[in-house]
Amino acid sequence: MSASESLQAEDAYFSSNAPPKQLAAHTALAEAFISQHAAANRRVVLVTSGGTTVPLEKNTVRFIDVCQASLLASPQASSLAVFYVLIDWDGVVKEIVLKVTSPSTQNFSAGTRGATSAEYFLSAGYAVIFLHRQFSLLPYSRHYSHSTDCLLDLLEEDSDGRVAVRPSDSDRILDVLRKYQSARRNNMLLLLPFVTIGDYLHELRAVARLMAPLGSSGLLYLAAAVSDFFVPPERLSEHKIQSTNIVEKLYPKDAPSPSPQIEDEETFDNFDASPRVPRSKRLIIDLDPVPKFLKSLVEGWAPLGMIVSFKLETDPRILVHKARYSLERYQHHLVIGNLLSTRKWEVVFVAPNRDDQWLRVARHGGWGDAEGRPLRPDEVPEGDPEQEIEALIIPAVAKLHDDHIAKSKQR
Ligand code: 9Z3
Repeated sequence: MSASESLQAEDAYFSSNAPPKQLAAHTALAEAFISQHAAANRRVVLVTSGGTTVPLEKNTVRFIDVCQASLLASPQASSLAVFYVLIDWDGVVKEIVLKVTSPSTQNFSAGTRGATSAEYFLSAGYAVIFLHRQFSLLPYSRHYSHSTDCLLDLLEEDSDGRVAVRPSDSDRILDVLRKYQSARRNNMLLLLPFVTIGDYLHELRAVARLMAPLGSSGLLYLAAAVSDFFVPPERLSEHKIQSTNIVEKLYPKDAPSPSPQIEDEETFDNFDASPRVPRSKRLIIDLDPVPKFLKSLVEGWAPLGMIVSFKLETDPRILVHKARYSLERYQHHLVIGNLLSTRKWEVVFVAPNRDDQWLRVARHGGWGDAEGRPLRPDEVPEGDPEQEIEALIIPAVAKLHDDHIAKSKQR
């Protein structure tokens, strides 16, 4: 696609997909945040985190999101397969509707990578705009949220009937609390939530454009798991997709008023994937590809900033190849490759004019190299199994950012 064609696709996408309601408010917050930190000569990073949803209706009850395969699939399949699941607004998984083997279509992410990275960026002195999926993990609170380390389990009632932290947990909570309060006190962390793929793209474009004046000291770190497919607005159903023909029965074209005859409503199971179910009775979802905007980040939205994107794969044999392809195609400064199954322990840095660099932290068992071969024992890192890989990723990214800034000063 030529540059002008991709510009046209971009314009068409943004003019036909409405921005999120909170875009103006978010833009104002981001603008104030960026100018405050630019005035203090501080580096600013935009961290994107968590997965985007794909709504199936304008009044959205159903949407597509993705769960991690291990929750749904057999152990043999878990390293390869990821499933789109259809989820009701109340979070009830209705049914698996598609099996996909292309990992870039998936959205299982809890936001661990983004939330953890944001903390390490803050420790490295960056001001952080955290563009995240609503209700996904947040920096600092991630340590005590969801099912891991529920905050209530760390509290107790003291002899005066007051709530206190259990002494055995006090030190580790204090450490997190101090960092959190310092970030808040100094206005170092701006939280901007999104839900759908459309929200995400509008917000990304707006914030990236606001960061353009920062020049090379702006950093975009794109860790969100972004859906590759969506339903364009002209094909979105206005109301909840029905699993019966009730609307046609009540409002046939030639009938002026609703018929009360709903007892004979024909019901059928829209989600039954059995081949015996006729096609006419299935819910068939037809998705368009999301236009590729990653190049626009470099060419149009934030042309001088450093852009780091993540590449996710499940097949170790193609990870590095795909990361390099992304690097060349989108002209980003660094692509960090990771595998679904080992993303918490190893990543590979793929950047122009340098060798691929693997970063690894200690873990138990199951190592593989880029070709899927087990590592030799001397290649398996030893050390603290609690160490987070972001403790290695962020200093390495910050170092490349130093080089990026230095290079742009020479120009
Ligand atoms: C990633 O690869 C992230 O590291 C993960 C983090 C989503 C794996 P978690 O939130 O997972 O810690 O559970 N993000 C990028 C995924 C993505 O959609 N990449 C696109 C692709 O691979 C390019 S932008 O094609």
